[in-house]
Amino acid sequence: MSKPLGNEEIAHIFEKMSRVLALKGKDRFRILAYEKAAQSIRDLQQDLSTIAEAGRLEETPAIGKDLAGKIEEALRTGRILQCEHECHNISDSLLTLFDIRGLGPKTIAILHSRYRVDGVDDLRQLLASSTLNKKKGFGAKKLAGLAEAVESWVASHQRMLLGLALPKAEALLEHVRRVRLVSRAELAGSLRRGRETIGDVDLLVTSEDSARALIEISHLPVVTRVLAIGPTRATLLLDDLQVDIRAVPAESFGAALQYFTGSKQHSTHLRAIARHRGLKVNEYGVFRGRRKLGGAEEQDVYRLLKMPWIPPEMREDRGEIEAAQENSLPDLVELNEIRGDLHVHTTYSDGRSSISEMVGQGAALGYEYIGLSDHSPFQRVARGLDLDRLGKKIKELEKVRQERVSARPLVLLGTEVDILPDGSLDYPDDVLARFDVVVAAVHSHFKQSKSEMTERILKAIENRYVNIVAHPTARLINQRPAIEVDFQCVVLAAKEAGIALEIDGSPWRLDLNDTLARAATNSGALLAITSDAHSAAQLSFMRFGVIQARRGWIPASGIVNTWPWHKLHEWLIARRSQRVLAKKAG
Ligand code: DGT
Ligand code: CA
Ligand code: CA
Repeated sequence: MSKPLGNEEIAHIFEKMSRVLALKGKDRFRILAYEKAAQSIRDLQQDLSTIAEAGRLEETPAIGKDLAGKIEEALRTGRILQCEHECHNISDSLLTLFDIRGLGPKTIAILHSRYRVDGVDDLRQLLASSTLNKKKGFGAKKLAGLAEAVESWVASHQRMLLGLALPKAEALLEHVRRVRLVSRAELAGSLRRGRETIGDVDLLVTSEDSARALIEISHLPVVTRVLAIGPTRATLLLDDLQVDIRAVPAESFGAALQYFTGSKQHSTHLRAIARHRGLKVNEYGVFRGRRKLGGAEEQDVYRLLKMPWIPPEMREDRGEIEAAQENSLPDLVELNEIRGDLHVHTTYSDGRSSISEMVGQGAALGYEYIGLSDHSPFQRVARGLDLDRLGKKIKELEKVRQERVSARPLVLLGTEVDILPDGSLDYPDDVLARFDVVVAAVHSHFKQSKSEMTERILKAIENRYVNIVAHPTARLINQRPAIEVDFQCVVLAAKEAGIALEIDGSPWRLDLNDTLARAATNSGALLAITSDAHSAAQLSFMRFGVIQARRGWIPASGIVNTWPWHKLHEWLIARRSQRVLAKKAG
């Protein structure tokens, strides 16, 4: 038997039906009936299967005899044949055109049949060509409006960087929690899981009067537009950030938080385990038959499935459920375990804050040490330091060290030295020897062949002064792909040399990402999480690096900047002194 469908899936089919019927120019009442049914199902506070079991489907608003029959079919067989038949040959991508402002079924039907438009991308291309100019029904004004609506749809559908979305979402959360009618509110979705980019923000609230609470939330000054609002759901925009808010009953809050945190794959796996145990898990709770066993707290869900609570960052169905069942979840690193930052910039290169501002902010964060690692000369645009300016920086750094009353953080002289195309470093060894911490990075010639690039990085790792390889894949999210490199080779070389690979916390980089960081740790390589801050405020990027590390299942022990200074110091000088010892012995 196929899997029975859930509320959202059934609502989606009905919504699709209404759009398909509209495209086909069918009877308005039928179109409306499906549209209203979809909305009504999305507003339900109970599973359709539970309602059906109680024989109360037809009591649901907007659900008559015919639709109740279709819902039963969906629950029984996992499909609705008549709808499948009606929607045959019509793609979901075509139907997304309904979401574009000012575009109705008649125009969409024409675009589809005459111009073979099958989605937003096609429409964008068509508008960019002059094909539609002067065509009947497409006046200049209409075309201009359409182009604008398409662009704004595209802008709002590009995935947003976690580092930009999270602070905005948290600010909203604080405002929402201050709304008197709201008794509880939490962020969910990919944002709570800490994915590097997010589609939209999911926010859950509980209130004794959901409809009014949602209206009050929609009036908050941070909200720039209300896209939809109903008794239990609202979709809002904070500038270009879309927020999906759902109001859920207090007794289901935990189950809903689990469900809407996802990922879908994680939850699907959990549900299969529940079925094995004769239980049912959905967004309303955990049930045995009709009896509800729990669901007010997220812990209930995991506890009733006989496993410990799983941190949201791990919920991607990458083995975390098996690990939880074996009670072998790793002890993930936490932000407060970070003792310092080893990769930050100052005004000496392309940073915007002075040495003392960076150090001051490091002190405010309670850091034990901070490595000021400005660029090397090859980075001309970033004002990389030649020997003359390096000398000046060292002087100022000495002065700051002396003037500071507090011993913390210890101020380390660092560099982010370029790995040149041939794998040599942008400072000679005698200069590198002057730094307390050396971070090496690829910033140019990204398109070298895989073997050249691998050689290049391996050669840099061989240099005894290098402590950390920064942003090892050099990707920029949404902008530049990762370099081609034999990653496993790099990891093993790093492990052999005892140096660390970086998790760069800058929202544009997050490099290593979660899966690569996990692979590196599994192979026994050390990691360093850094902010790559270019201003004092950006020292807070450390947080996003920590989130990536958590998504990579990484405990504090494998991250060098969770170590106390004496241990870090030993590690920093280990390779150099080995060399010196070897020389002496020789
Ligand atoms: P995003 O927004 O694309 O970055 O990713 P998510 O994970 O936030 O996905 P979203 O916003 O579409 O839905 C929020 C959560 O709701 C998702 O993580 C899991 C849950 N969810 C949504 N649709 C389904 C579904 O069809 N089945 C299950 N089991 N869960 C779903
Ligand atoms: Ca989301
Ligand atoms: Ca969503």
